[in-house]
Amino acid sequence: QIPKTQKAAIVESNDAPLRVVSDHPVKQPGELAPGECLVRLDCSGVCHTDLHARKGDWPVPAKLPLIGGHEGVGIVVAVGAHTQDSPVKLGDRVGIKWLAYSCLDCEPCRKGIEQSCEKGKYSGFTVDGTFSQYVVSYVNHVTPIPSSLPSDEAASILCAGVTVYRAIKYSNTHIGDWIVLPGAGGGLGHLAVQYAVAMGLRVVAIDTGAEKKNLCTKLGAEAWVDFKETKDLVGDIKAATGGKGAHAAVVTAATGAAYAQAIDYLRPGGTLMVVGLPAQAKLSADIFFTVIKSINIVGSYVGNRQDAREALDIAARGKVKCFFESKPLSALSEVYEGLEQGKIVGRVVLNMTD
Ligand code: 8ID
Ligand code: ZN
Repeated sequence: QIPKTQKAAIVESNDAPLRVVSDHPVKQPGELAPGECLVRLDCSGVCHTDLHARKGDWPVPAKLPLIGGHEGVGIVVAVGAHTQDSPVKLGDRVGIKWLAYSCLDCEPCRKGIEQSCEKGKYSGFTVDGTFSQYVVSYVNHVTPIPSSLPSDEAASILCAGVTVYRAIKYSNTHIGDWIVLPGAGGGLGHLAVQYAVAMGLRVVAIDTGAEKKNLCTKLGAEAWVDFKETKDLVGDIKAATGGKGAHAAVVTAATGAAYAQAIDYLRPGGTLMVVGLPAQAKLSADIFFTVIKSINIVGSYVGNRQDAREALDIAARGKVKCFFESKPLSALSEVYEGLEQGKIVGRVVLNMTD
């Protein structure tokens, strides 16, 4: 019952238009290697990372031709022959995240940062991803989806959710602390507002426009700064936080400018979590004040398998809910334009079943 061909969105080169085809081959069960599984996708979120991959604007290029996408949810329909001790079986609903595969044996893997595996494979970047009806992934890395969570609500937890959940977890914050979230109205950011609130933190949201402001406020942000309108970003944040500045910032904007004043609006001992990945940008921090204020600057890269389960569990218990619009796969090009222009509020999730 597994078809020979499928719909898929293919990037042939970084400047050619995206091609949505209906005759892309489906890897058949007999062709799967041990450890691989075939997943029939229900849906896939669209992350700003997919736009970076499509444009080829990062220091490391994606494979070409490329099927992007790394927030997929679907059903396991085949497992490679001779797969030993598979943690998933036929019919299981699973998620495909950015980290498709890690060796589980190199030093980063052994230390729990499998995202930085020496042999890592990345969905929609170094291996084909989820902008297709079927995807090949790896039994040890697909993520079980809690039964109470619908697929379209789970999708963006697999990248956006996991990423901000882990970043907040390692932000050295405690209940009652202030956290600044530049990019708060976007895909990662609007989930960050909710994970932060669920962890008892007080949120200053930074983004632009009435729609994003309303979303952030509704989700529990106590203060809002419009980065396009403010005359004094640092002053506004200090005013919102009782004059002292914030305990942490998780930057999820895809622009270097969003990092510019973070050291100035953090209070002594504060932590800057570096998450947003603007093309070819450098982090510039005043060395004097970084030292004098004892600031921590921490890079945070998606999350490991455990982070993924924790982030999904919190969503399944209703503490965090992805705000998204559903679209067909054929709309992917317009979604990329929307992301480019900063027009997407929350996320877009592509429906793969129609
Ligand atoms: O593991 C990681 N570190 C990781 C995981 C997933 C995604 C990193 N990312 C990266 C993506 O590659 C991308 O560079 O995080 C960035 C954001 O991804 P996203 O949330 O999927 O993008 P979005 O939905 O476009 O949201 C970005 C928001 O930033 C705002 C925009 O208005 C938008 O709402 N923004 C911008 I552009 N400039 C801003 C500024 N100066 C800003 N917000 C505050 N201040
Ligand atoms: Zn992503």
